[in-house]
Amino acid sequence: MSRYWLAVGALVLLSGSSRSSTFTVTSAADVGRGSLREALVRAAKNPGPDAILFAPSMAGQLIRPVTPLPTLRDAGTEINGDIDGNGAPDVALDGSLLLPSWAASGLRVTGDDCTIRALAISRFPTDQIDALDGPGTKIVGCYINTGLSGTQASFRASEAGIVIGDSDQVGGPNEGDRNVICVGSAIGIWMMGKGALIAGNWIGVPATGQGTFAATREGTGVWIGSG
Ligand SMILES: [Ca+2]
Repeated sequence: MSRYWLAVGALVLLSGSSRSSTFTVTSAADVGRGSLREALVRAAKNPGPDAILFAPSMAGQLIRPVTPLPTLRDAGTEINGDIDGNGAPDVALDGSLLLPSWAASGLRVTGDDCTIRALAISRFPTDQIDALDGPGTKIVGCYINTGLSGTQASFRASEAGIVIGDSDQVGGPNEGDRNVICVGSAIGIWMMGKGALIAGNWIGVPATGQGTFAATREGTGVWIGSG
């Protein structure tokens, strides 16, 4: 092979590679500059394992979409709502402004190997996280159907807290991986795939680790659909 062809090969490799970027959410507004919606759109347009983080000013903030949020469809995207680094969510997604007719989930994942870390997600019309079509999704450190407190039940008559498919992971071996899930009236985790892992979560147990959620109706902690 000539030196010329080696150079062409190297150029092709360079142009085919992707650069990971960090998008920082600075606004709790549903749309516009610095919003989570904008960060999701920008991450989707930028191939590669991007990170979506939240500025310190976002601690304790509620993001309330009025239309469904964009799907995480770019492989390797990580959203991290732990601003102060203590492993607990500092930002909440609240779906209470979405009409039931949207049939929307809080976050929907279709890309491979995405991570949703330390977000509080509640009150969306259907599922809070739908990773059924996102193989290898990791969901860790999240509060589902509780809001930021991790102790107060906060849900609509939703389908499921979390829906997972092939090779997805909910929780894990480390304490920081633990999700706190209020089951509400439906299903905590709906598992419908092969090779998924559910470990170390508190399902029906508040973030204090004690007691149960008050005023919740009966539901199913983990429903294994298939796989
Ligand atoms: Ca935190």
